[in-house]
Amino acid sequence: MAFTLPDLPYAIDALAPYMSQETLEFHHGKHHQSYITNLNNMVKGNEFESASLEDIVKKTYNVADKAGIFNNASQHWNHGLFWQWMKPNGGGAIPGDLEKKLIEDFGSVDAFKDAFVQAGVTQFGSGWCWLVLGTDGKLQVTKTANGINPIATGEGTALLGCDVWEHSYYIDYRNSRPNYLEAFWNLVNWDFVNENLA
Ligand code: MN3
Repeated sequence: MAFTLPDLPYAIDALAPYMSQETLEFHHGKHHQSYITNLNNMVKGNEFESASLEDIVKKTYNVADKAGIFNNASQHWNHGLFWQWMKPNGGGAIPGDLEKKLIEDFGSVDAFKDAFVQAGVTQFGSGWCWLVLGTDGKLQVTKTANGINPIATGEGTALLGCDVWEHSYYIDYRNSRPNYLEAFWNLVNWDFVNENLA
């Protein structure tokens, strides 16, 4: 079955002023759609046509002649979650279980946020920064290049990810990736992050 673009779980202007309607029109409507269109074209008639998205990501990671499929599949997976990791009037109080775990593993919520922003700022070129529940049961902050994600690397469960490709912030923040990452805290859907922890 062909992959399709999921609707945003909110109105296209609902994340403004932190993420504008114009950014979402391009990022969701054009960039995310392109990954899906490319992926559908690339899996047509081969072994991946009826595979799940997760399986495609895992089976094509680091396989030289499958790089095109991997890039588009992983980006489809990443963006499908990215839209859900944000909500209008996001940010605010962090659910108790998650807050406790963040303090346990990072020392404080602010220390986690600093590490996450730092990972995003220092990701050279396109990529993502992540909050991952590692296979050792500990929370960790990581960063990846391009479309690589925690299911590809097998380092754990992605609890939160932020897209630091320029297409994610250039309309609203121009070259200032740090300002975009700081503003992201006003959008985070902590309830959804917490659901993935449980
Ligand atoms: Mn993107």
